[in-house]
Amino acid sequence: MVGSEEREPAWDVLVIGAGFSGLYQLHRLREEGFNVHLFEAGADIGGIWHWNCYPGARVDSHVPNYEYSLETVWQDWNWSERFPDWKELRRYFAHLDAKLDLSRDISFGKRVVGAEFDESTREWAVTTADASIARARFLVPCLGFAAKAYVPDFAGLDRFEGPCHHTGHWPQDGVDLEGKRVGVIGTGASGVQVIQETGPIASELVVFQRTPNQALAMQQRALDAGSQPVPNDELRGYFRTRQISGGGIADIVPDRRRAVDVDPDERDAVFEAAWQRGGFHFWGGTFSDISMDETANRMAYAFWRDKVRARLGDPTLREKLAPTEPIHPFGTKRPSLEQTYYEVYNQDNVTLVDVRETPIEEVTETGVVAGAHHYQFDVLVLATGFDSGTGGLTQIDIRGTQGCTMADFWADGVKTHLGIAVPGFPNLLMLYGPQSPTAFWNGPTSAEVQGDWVVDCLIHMRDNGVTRVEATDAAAEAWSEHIREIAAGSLLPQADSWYMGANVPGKRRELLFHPGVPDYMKRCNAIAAKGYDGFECA
Ligand code: N01
Repeated sequence: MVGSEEREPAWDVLVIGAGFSGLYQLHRLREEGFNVHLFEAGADIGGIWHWNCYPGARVDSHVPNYEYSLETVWQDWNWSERFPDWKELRRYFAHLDAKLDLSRDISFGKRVVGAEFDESTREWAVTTADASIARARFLVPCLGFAAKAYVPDFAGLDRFEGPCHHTGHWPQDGVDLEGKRVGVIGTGASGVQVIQETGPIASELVVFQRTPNQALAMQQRALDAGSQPVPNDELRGYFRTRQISGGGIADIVPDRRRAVDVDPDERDAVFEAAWQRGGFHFWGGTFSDISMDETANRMAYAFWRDKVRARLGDPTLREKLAPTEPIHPFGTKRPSLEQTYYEVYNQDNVTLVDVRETPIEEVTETGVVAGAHHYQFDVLVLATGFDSGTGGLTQIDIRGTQGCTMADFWADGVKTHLGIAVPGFPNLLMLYGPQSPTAFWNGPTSAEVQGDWVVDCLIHMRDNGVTRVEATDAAAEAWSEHIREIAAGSLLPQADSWYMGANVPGKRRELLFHPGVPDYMKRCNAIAAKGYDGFECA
């Protein structure tokens, strides 16, 4: 271990974060002969799946998409559900560790709090919460997009006397919700899962909803060794397809026709087939104009709305959960996957509070006041999301060549080259960051595809004796302009979403992710082919 007292040789590469991206970097770079190490804040590998253990937490990408394509890992691994829960994902990471022997090069409990580029040595000096300093030539943050929880500034929140937890910081030994009066604030992916799980066991459940989730049918299925969705002898081909697919999921392929050109029966048949396939098929696997064209988008919305309304008994609930008119275009906020989410609202013990009508006024010792009603709770769940995309990076005191932090540098808007490098921050290459596809890309696919690009870049630098690489300001300006153009041509800006940075008060409103994976990778590969165009190498 590198301590503040001793000056040990710097690592070639220091990776931050032991989720899918970080572990892949560690594995590949080690294979390529780099002297690489990984710092992880948590006590184990898994990234978000190390932290996520709130009731109902499970992944929204169907297997076998949500795993590495490494044969040594998949050859003797079977999933027990089409959409595995957090416990199974932890077992998967343990399997990964056993296969790839990752932990030996990881320091756990190492929360990176600062990093400063030393121009004289061309190294990063990285400070961790235990006040030790480590040095590395290259720094590769793999923080995920949800490393910083967002907790709204509710008056009196700290007064609440019962257990009160954000979903991203759920206690690892759990919280007993059985027979309890539970309040849940937020109906994003995390909220939907908690609500669905808690409704049947709580004595009372009150949901504070600001925006209805356009939740899609998961179509969960139990699996065993004989019923894996893709047999092992087809997995190689499946993973090859996954690498070049839109959202990094091999079998979600949009219909090339425009919804508006198809006759209504045929259109409904396409929608229904996608609905029955479940998961994100209805989001990404119907017509290609849904994300661009308002009329097409309304057709998808109407199909979704009517499906949901058919499951709700009370007309008021129907209008609250699946409004006649969409609050934002379909799919411009991340739809969640659900199994019994809507049925839960038909239960007598479940109440929906629309905070657009009756805002949360304050949190008290025993509950929440909204619309002059005092709701009493034993447990309060904050499913209020994350400072997504940028928060994980800007909460670290990362200082580049101009002495300013990344947070300062992005004060007037995020500026990166390919969502991988930032001018003024040499030798820093980030994975799953802002201005790359990230939120629109299946995590493990991105970890490998974007990850291989970064590994190739580092090999290129090593082979050419480059000890300092920095994105140019012009390249980053052009990339940011490219992201702005994409936003302008899509429906995404119409939603107050975390894709747009619009979920955190005061955060700049801008598209934080590149929504077109194939185009993104084409551009990344073209830049590499031109000898890393837009990067200054020394
Ligand atoms: O967070 P969110 P999340 N008063 O930001 C509400 C991934 N993920 O943790 O929509 C009242 O989506 C807010 O309301 P509104 C996945 O990519 C994946 O659920 O802003 N309410 C919203 O309803 C996901 O998309 C998985 O109007 C307030 C909720 O809180 C992403 O992480 C599981 C409020 C926040 O929803 C984030 O999901 C979990 C306020 N002041 C997460 N402030 C799986 O793969 C916020 N809200 C399954």
